[in-house]
Amino acid sequence: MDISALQQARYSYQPRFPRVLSQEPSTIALSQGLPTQSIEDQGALKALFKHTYGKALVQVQLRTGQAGENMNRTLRVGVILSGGQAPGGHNVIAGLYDGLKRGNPGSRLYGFLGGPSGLIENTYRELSDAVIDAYRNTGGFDMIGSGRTKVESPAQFASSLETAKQLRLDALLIIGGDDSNTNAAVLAEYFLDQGSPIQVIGCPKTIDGDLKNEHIQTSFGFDTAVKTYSELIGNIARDANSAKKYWHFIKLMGRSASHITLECALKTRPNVCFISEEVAEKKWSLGQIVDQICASVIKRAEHKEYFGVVLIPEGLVEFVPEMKQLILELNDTLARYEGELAALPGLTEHIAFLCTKLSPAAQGLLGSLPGNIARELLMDRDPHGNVQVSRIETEKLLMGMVEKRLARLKEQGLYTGKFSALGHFFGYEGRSAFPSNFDANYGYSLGLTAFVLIASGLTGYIACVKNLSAPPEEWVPAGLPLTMMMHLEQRHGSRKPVIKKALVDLASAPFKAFAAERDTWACTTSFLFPGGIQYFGPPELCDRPPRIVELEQQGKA
Ligand code: FBP
Repeated sequence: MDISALQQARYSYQPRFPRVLSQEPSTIALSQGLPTQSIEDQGALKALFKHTYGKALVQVQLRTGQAGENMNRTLRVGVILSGGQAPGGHNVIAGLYDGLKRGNPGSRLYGFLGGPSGLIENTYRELSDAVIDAYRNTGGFDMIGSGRTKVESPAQFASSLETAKQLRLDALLIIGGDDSNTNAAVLAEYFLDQGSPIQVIGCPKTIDGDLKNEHIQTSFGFDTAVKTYSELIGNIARDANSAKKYWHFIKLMGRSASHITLECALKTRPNVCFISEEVAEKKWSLGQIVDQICASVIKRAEHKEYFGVVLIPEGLVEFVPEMKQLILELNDTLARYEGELAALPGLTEHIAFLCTKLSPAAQGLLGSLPGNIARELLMDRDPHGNVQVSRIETEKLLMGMVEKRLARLKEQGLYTGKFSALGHFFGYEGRSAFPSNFDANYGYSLGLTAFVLIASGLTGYIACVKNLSAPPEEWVPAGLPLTMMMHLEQRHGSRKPVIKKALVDLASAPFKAFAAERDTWACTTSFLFPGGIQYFGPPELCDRPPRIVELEQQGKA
């Protein structure tokens, strides 16, 4: 098969990983920390997760003499890639594979095809040296594919267990985001409840960067995605600064939290950038958001700078209080009247029907939105009940609103400049890029850590690697009980146990660094041009972790 020169070169990249994981497996063990509890709804979650709730934090360390699990026993493990693609996923599998084979060359690894449905439907491929070697340090999830199926019905649980038993698995690794790791937590509990010893371990994947807490500093994939988007934003900023005729409205992926947008802003210094969490906190309306963009356009026009860059997080609309209320009402109404809606012919009829069920404020807002935005809000939810925000054209909504506002100001003689806008959406471009060195190292380290958690007999845990702003050899492999990250949330019309998404903390060092600079960026041209991801060369170009990770760690020091 023909491969690119970069792919060929990346095959020989040796991921770096925590020193303790380079030891012979029989010489390492887990130290037990304190018992944990869920972040919210402790009573309800304890009752739901009878076998797995409240376990202790663990950390990988050198064995100190005590007897423990036989780390060299033969293991049979299944692995699932779940949810959206994130660079570094193949390296998690490679790390797990290498860990298993080092522990015992007779161990076997099976990759379930197409995400969780591979487990439910018993479709898999055995992963051999040849398969793993063909995917080392590559992006994408094409080694085994991915999917968003939620293991939910009794029949799906039963067939998942059946598949795992048929393959005589000792353990299953689910590599995914918050919803997929919720799947892992629920399956771990279910297996124990059925008297099965098959272990389930999770791994923090998502470009969105919202699967994090005080122990998980970021998810793998985030670094590569933000570096890819920042290169593109920098290129556009330079083009804007050269042609001096367009305002570029750039929507950035990241379903809900604005970590991606914040990191890209720190890397590129746009003129205007919204952080959804601040919009919610300050209860900004769509009108107030438009005011802020117009203020920058008008200020820059005073210096004949009829160009600029606006960054918009993908999930923004869900954080504008009036839109959030509308979406909540729509979620419930769509779930409750699924049958009635299915019988109606088109969008106009759907909107008319829904308007009879919504509050007056929500009705008014739905009726006032451009047709394409209303249609996108009514589209099918994903299997986890989420609105598919990547399909809502927020950048176009805001461009249209700014255009209208400036036209009105012009009529009133309050604005005399020009305004011409272009919209972009950067999302899928960043999800399958060749992983940066950081993500290649981090993914591989997570895979090796998952092996240790499995070999140590744990279930209901997520693999975690800490101290990420230090060189990889000093990173600290650990495990957290999945229930620790859970709470109850309204999904498809009822309260379900799920892992809580970690939103941008407005008191954090990264947000403060952004807030301290943005007024200057709004008026001046202060763009930074980060350029493309560098894989070979000096460490300051190739190996830096995300700014958010660096700033948060500095903030704690
Ligand atoms: P995960 O949470 O599964 O990692 O997905 C991340 C994401 O890329 C979001 O940023 C985006 O909103 C969504 O997936 C898009 O979903 P899809 O791949 O189904 O279009």
